[in-house]
Amino acid sequence: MFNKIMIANRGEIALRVIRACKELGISTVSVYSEADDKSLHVKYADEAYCIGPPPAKSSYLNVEELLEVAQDSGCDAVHPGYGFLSENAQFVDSVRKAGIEFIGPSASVIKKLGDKTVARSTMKKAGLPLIPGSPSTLKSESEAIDLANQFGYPCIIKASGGGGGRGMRLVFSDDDVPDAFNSAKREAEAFFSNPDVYLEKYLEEPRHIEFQILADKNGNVVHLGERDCSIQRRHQKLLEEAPSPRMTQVLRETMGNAAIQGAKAVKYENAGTFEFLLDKYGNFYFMEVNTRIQVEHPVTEMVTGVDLVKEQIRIASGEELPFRQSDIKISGHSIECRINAEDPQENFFPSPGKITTYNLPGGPGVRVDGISYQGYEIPPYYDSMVAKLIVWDPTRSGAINRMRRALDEYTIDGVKTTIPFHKMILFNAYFRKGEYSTNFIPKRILNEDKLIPKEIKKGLKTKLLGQKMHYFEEVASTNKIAKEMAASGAEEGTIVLAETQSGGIKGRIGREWISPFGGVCFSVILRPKVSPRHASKISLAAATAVCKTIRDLYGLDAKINWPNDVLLHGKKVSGILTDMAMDVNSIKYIVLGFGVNVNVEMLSFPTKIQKTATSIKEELGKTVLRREFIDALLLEFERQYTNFVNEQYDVILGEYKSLTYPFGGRVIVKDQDNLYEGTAIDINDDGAFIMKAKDGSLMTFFTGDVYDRPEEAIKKA
Ligand code: MV4
Repeated sequence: MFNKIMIANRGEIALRVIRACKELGISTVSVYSEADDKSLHVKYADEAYCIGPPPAKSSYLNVEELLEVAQDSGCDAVHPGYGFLSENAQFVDSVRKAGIEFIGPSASVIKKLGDKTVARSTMKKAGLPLIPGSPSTLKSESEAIDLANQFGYPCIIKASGGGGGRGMRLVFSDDDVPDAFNSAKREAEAFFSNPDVYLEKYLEEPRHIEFQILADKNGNVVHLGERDCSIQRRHQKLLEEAPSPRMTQVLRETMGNAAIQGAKAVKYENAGTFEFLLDKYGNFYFMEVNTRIQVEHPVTEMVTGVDLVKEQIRIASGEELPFRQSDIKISGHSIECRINAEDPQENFFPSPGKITTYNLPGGPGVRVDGISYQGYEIPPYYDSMVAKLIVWDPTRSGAINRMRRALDEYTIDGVKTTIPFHKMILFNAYFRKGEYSTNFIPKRILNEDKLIPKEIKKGLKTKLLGQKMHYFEEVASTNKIAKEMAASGAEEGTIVLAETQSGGIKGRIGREWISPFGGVCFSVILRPKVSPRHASKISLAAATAVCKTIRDLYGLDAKINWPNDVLLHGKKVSGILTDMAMDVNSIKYIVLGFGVNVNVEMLSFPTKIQKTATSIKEELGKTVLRREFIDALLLEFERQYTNFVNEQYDVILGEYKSLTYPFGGRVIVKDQDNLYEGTAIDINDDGAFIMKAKDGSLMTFFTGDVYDRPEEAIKKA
C-alpha cells in the first residue's frame, strides 16, 4: 500500500480522496492555487503546497509544478480526482515516468478511449451495441449525406474529441448537412484541437445510463450497477440516482456484462464508467467511457456499500478486488443533488461570493460531500459546485421525500444556489413516476410553465387589462413597481408581472409575502372614476375573480375568507393587496396586487406558512398552465371591474357573498392586535364584516382577519 498520496485536484473531490486516505492510514498532500488557501482540502491534508495563481492553467493544470510537489514531498502515488488532468494521457505518462503511480488507467487506455471514434470501433469489436453511425471520421459532406440517408433522419454530427455537447449538430434533412458539418468541425477544432467529426442516428428522448466498473491489475472486472444521469441542463448534470427507475434485473445484467466485456477488451484498470443511451424501447447503445472517478460516484457507493475511492487506491497499489460480481448487491435507492452557486432565475449564471449562513442538513440517510462553511468564499475561477447532497433510503419515494426534507434543512445565504430548482425537480409528477429522459429539464421544468409575456398576450381576451404588460424575471414587489409607474402616469389596465416575487410587499397588517417558483404574481393599475367611498369594494371584486377562476378552471372548492383571502380546504391559496392614491373627491389610482399559488410546491413555501398555505397544484395533484390561469383570471376580473365602474355594487357584493364562508358560524376576528369572538352575521353594503359579539352587540369591522378556528387566531396573536 502507498505511504503518501498527492491529490492533483481541489474542492470536494480532493477532500473526498483525503477522507479515503485517512481511513486507509495513508498520508496526504494537497495542492492549491492562491484562490483556494481557505479551502478545506488544504486544511484537512497532512501537507499542502501552493502551486500558483488562481487560473487553472497556472495551477491545477500546471504539470511541472505538480510533479515537483509530488517528488519533493515524497509521494508514491497521485490521485487526479475528476476534471483538470484526470483524463490527460500525457500527465499520466509524466507521473509514471517520475516513478510515481497514477491512480487510474494506463496512458494508452486513456488515449484510446478519449477519442470517441476510436472508442466506438474498439467497443464495436468487443461486441457492444453502437448507435447506427459512421464507421470512423467523416471525410466529406457527401459522405455524411449518404450515411444519413442510410440511417434515416434525424441524425447527429459529433466531435471525435468531444464531450459535453460541444461540436454537436442535429440534422433533419440533406439541406442541413453542409452547414452542420462545417460548423461542428470548426467548434471541434476550437474546443478539442481536433476537427474530426462523425455521424450517428439521433435517438429521441433517450435516458443517460452509466455503469460503474472496477478492474484490478489481475484482470478481474466487476460492475456496480448503474446511475441514471438523465436529469441534465445543457449537458451539466444536476441530479443523479441509483438505481435507474427504468432498470430491470435482466437489463442490468445485460448492460453490466457489456460494460465488463468492454473493459476486458482494452485491459482496463482501476475505476471507470461506461456511458450508454437507453431508448424508450429498452435498446441500449454504448456512447463513451469515462476513465476517472465521477462526480456522481456517491450514489453507487450508497447502494452497493463499496467505497469507490478506496478501491481505486487499493487497485493502484496492486491489490486484488476483494469481491466478485456475485458479491455485489444493489440495496435501496440513492439520489444526489449537485448544489451549485448559480442563479436558476438568471439562466444558471454563476453566483460566487461569500457564504454568510451555512447550515447543513443531517439526520438518517443524509450525506454531504462538500468543502463549504460559514464565511467561506466561493472563488470565481472554477466550477460553481458548493456541495453534493446525497441521500439513501430503502425505497425511491422514501429517498425523494428525504431529499426534499434535506434540501429544506439546507440553508445557504450570501450566494444564490440551485436548491430551489432541485425542489422543483423533486416535485415534478413525471420525475416522481420515474418517467423522464434527457429532455426532462427543458421539456418538463423550464418551458412547460414559463410566463412569456408574448404567449400570455396571445391568449388574452380582455379589452383593457393587460394590453400593456411589463414583465420581470424576479422582483421584490410588483406592487412597488406598479405604484411608481402609476404615479408617473401609466395608463389604466397596465400590468406588472413577475416570474417570481422574492418578498418585500407589506400586507394589510404588516405581513410580508413572497411568490415562490410556480406562483402567479402581478399588479394591475386602475383609474376608476367612482367615489372614493366605494373604492374598497374593488378588492372584494378581485377576491371574487380569483375564487371564481379557480372554481371554473379546476373544479376546486375555493372559498373567500373576508375580506379578500381565497382558501382551498381552509388553506390560503391567494393574497390580494390594494394600494390607493386618493384626492379629496376622487381616486388618483388603485394598484391591485394579485398573488396566487398556482404551481407552487409545498416545500417551496417558507416553513412557517407550510401549515396554512397551499397551491392549486397541491390540491389538484398536478401542474396546470399558469398562462391559462392568468388569461381566465384577467377576463373574470375585467367583468368584475366593469360592474365596479358602472357602480353596480349590489351585483359585486351578491357574487362575493355567494363565495364566502357561510354566515352563522363561530369566528374570531383579529383587528390590529385585539381578538374578538362571536358569530359571523353578514357583510354590509360597504363591504364591512358584521359580527355578533358574545354580549349580543353587533360589531362592524372594516379591516382585520377572520378565523373560523379560534385556536389558530390565538396562536397567531
Ligand atoms: C446523442 C443523443 C441522441 N442520439 N446521440 C450529449 C452529450 C454527448 N456525450 C452525447 N449526447 C447525446 N448524444 C445520439 N445518437 C442525445 C444526446 C444528449 C444527451 C446525452 C446524455 C445526456 C444528456 C443529453 C442531453 C442532450 C442530448
